[in-house]
Amino acid sequence: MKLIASLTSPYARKVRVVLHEKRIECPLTVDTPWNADSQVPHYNPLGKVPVLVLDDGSTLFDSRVIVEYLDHVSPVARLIPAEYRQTIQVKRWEALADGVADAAIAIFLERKRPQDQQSPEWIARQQGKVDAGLAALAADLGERAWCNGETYTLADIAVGCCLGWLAFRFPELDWRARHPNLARLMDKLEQRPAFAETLPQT
Ligand SMILES: N[C@@H](CCC(=O)N[C@@H](CS)C(=O)NCC(=O)O)C(=O)O
Repeated sequence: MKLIASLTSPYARKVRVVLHEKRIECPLTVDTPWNADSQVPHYNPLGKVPVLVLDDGSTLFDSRVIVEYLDHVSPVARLIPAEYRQTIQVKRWEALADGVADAAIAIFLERKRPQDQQSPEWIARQQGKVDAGLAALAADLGERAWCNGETYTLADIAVGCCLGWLAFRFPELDWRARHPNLARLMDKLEQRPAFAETLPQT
């Protein structure tokens, strides 16, 4: 098994954190899909990371499919609760956190285009999703210790990878000041080796 990932992707980081938490040894092949010589399209027709290549050569994508697979194949440190309603709640957290990342990445990519081709309306639309998504994450977390239930789950990992990417690419957003409870959660997550050892880097 090997993981193909970039070192900046919040989705790839989610998979890397899950591998670390579950103590699954998996070599990492760093590949940036935006580079002309990227091999990612040979593994994923969508040309996106992360991709998990299994021992028989078959591939899994996207990150949500990969983390569900990893949690299923190893019983160590279960990250998705077995009870169905709890499973769905954790996946809802993951969808919301990934959705905030999707919108923020859309802004990041738009701003890379030549200035006269950028759409302020498009950026504002995506910014609205980031702001509303963060507010919903903060409201759902409230004063509880973890996103779902009483324990650390994939929900916390997804939120942490989203927030970590925002801190990395959009420091001016200052979600910490707006949502102190998300900052408190992030501080706790950053102390875990799985997060400390997968910080986004260029
Ligand atoms: N929903 C996908 C999103 C993956 C994704 O968008 N990855 C980005 C890197 S952060 C990518 O590879 N982009 C390349 C492209 O869109 O061509 C997942 O969760 O894996």
